[in-house]
Amino acid sequence: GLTEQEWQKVMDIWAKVEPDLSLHGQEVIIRMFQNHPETQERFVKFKNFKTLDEMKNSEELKKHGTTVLNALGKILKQKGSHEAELAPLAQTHANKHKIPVKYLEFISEVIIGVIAEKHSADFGADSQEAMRKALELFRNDMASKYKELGFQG
Ligand code: HKL
Repeated sequence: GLTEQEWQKVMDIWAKVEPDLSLHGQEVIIRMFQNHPETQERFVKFKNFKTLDEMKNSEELKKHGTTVLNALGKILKQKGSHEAELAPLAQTHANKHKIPVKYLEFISEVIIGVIAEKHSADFGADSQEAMRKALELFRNDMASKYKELGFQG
């Protein structure tokens, strides 16, 4: 788990992300698609986008990015006691979307990269480390749920 100080660092940086959640969300999804094109294939709505402009101009993509970060923020704010939030998410990502844990690792790194770029002054090495640990915890708990559900994510 994380220490109280580490959770505080996670909360502090998330407070900087939240006022512009949709911009961050859009950026995260686009960068995930660019760095890991196999992730784009998982979205019926987005898999036919070819150019960066198409991605940037899509209100649906922006909306999805916002929803994802909003869900993630709710989870982070539980500071590890996220069972109630995580269970339904694990269920859909295992059974319906069939998203491997590896892809959760991709998005975690992208999230850290986007925050680092937009908030360099407020996201130093120790804050980055705290966020990395929080996202690892999220992923590990998703992976345990996957296992319970019989999904070899
Ligand atoms: N999704 C998340 C979070 C994540 C930071 C990790 C998260 C939080 N998802 O059709 C849908 C697809 C979704 C959702 C609806 C779809 C395909 C999909 N998601 C793929 C992924 C990938 C693989 C590219 C990754 C890494 C990923 C990671 C939250 Fe994800 N996702 C949804 C959601 C919510 C906003 C919706 C599902 C709503 C739900 O299940 O409610 C119980």
